[in-house]
Amino acid sequence: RPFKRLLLTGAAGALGRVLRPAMRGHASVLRVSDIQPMEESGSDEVVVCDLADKAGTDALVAGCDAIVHLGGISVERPFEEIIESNIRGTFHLYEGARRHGVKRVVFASSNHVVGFHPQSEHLQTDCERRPDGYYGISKAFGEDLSRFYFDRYGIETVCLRIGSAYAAPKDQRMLSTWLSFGDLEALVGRSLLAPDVGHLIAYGVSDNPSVWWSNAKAARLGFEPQDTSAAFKDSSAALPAALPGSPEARFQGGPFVTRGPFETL
Ligand code: NAI
Ligand code: 15L
Repeated sequence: RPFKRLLLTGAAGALGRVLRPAMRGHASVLRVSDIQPMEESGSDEVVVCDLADKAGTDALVAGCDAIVHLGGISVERPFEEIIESNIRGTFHLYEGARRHGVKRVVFASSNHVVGFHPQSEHLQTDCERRPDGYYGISKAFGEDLSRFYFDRYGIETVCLRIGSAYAAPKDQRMLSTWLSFGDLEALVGRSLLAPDVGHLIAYGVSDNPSVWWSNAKAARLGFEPQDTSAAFKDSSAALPAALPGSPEARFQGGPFVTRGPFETL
């Protein structure tokens, strides 16, 4: 097995539950963690931990040599919540990684880092970032934080700007942004195993008929999507669509571009 102990954060979440079985093949021991309870399964180490707790996160990372980091708030929320789980949480994780000699991190970034680019644009991985909310800003922070931890400490990270990872596209926008679970699993696998990735950003998207993103500059990952949203062509006309001309229809982030503001005072 390539790694001694692999940590999967966000293991109780939708994608954590999808990825957990496949992650076992990459390490002698799989440690799964979340702020919520998780199922016990086989020899997996199960650790409930709030990533906003620095000492707890340090103990969580101890003994691990690789991390798949999915844990955090996965939708647009008030900034105060995002700060705790996504900004402090990701910082605590990287501090743990530095202190405990982690070699490779796969960071679940998001298409919402670039959500304010128009849908008419085709983006490379090194395009200008245009986050579409606090959530997207927190993912941009994670991309920069991981860049710093590579430049300063040599911890390799693959940042995956995941599109829409679901069993099937749920609306018209997701016909462009859809990432199948099979492609997600393969992409995370390549991100863990590809040699010498340094700090690398890639989009997580299947081979859909219309895609807004190119992984040409991330070719050394060796990821070739096998699925396509074209497989849903018979039912896709019935999927909900944003109002023509609305911000949701114009920008890549879709409904995220109009969420908030949140009054928290
Ligand atoms: P999810 O919301 O189902 O799972 C996230 C998990 O993180 C949850 O189980 C939650 O309890 C946990 N979590 C939240 N705050 C935490 C904290 N302070 N400490 C520890 N755990 C905490 O989200 P999903 O869909 O599974 O996404 C996984 C990751 O992938 C997230 O980072 C999300 O931002 C990212 N992503 C997902 C996409 C998708 O299409 N599902 C698209 C783009 C990015
Ligand atoms: C994300 O980043 C979210 O975590 C997920 O809930 C989806 O909405 C996805 O992006 C998307 O853009 O469809």
